[in-house]
Amino acid sequence: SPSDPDLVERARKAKEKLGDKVFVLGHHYQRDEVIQFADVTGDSFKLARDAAARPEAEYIVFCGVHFMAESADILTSDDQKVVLPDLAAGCSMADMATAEQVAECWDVLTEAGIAEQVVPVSYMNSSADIKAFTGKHGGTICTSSNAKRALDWAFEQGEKVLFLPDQHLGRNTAVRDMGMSLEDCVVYNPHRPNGGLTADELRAAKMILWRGHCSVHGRFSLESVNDVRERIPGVNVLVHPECKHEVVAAADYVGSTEYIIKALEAAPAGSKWAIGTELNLVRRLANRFAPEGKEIVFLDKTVCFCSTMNRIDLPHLVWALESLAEGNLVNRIEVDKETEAFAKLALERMLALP
Ligand code: CIZ
Ligand code: SF4
Repeated sequence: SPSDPDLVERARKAKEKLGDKVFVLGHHYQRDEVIQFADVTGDSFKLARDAAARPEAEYIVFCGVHFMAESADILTSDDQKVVLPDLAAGCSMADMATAEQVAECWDVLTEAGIAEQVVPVSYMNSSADIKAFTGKHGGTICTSSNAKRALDWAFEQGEKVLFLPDQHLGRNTAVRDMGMSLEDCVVYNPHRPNGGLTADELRAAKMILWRGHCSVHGRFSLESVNDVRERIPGVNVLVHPECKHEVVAAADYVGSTEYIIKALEAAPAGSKWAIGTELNLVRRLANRFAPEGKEIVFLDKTVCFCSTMNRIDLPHLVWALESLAEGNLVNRIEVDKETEAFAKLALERMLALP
């Protein structure tokens, strides 16, 4: 639906008043009405780095979800304030791994006698607490673009990896890119005693996958791939690695949001694509590339937005910008110093990956 012209005008005015003091980041999965005010767009990692490259901006307005705003706070200087326009914009995947659960898991690994061989690798889509746990235990962060490099590095440091919190990215990378088998992977369920695993199962595993997933990407099924191939002959199926293993195995191409955008930019006119990622991004790409004769459809038949991403809407953005323009710092996301130090260690290991 088109944005309310009144709100558009108010957002424009507030942003103009703030000038260089504000830098607005827009995640690829944000609504069009919000994206129109973004100074840059990108995935969570690119946005955190873009924020760090703007030290003159006192306020970083992060149009995305909570863990992304935390990462931006960790990577920017102390006098830059990161603002999340709606504090209820969380991430169901990040919420699937709490600090207490992960500490308990480490105790289970210790009791099984394997903790010393285990290197944690945590997806960017995790809370600052989980990133700090990762840094403290010698591990690294990864994104969906560098997960293979992160795992290669981790297996040089130790014999096993604890992969948090997205089981699908962990499994898909291990099996598709590293030549491991499904049997090399076990799933640790934080809601079961000992993760639902025996000490022998833990000792035999190479990849210990946390039982987390993305509620949006987890909805694509093998059936959606088969359906679209039937409906659109010659279609290229391109999915995000947060999708289930069977979906990734049936797809033609697999990659991060940045990969998806580059693949469509490079696609020839007349080519047809079914994309398995969040719907705001897919619709925007379909509109952008339609004039070039590229047919882009959403992989599933049902609508599939990320409900927490969508919480950031134009009214919330206007409220945040107007508050800042009036000198009221609202909805600041600030990671405490100790957590920040360990989380930064894990993020820096990622930045140093070959
Ligand atoms: O699924 C998400 O939330 C993604 C792809 C986040 C990101 O890394 O930008
Ligand atoms: Fe979290 Fe999935 Fe939404 Fe991304 S798309 S913010 S991983 S729930």
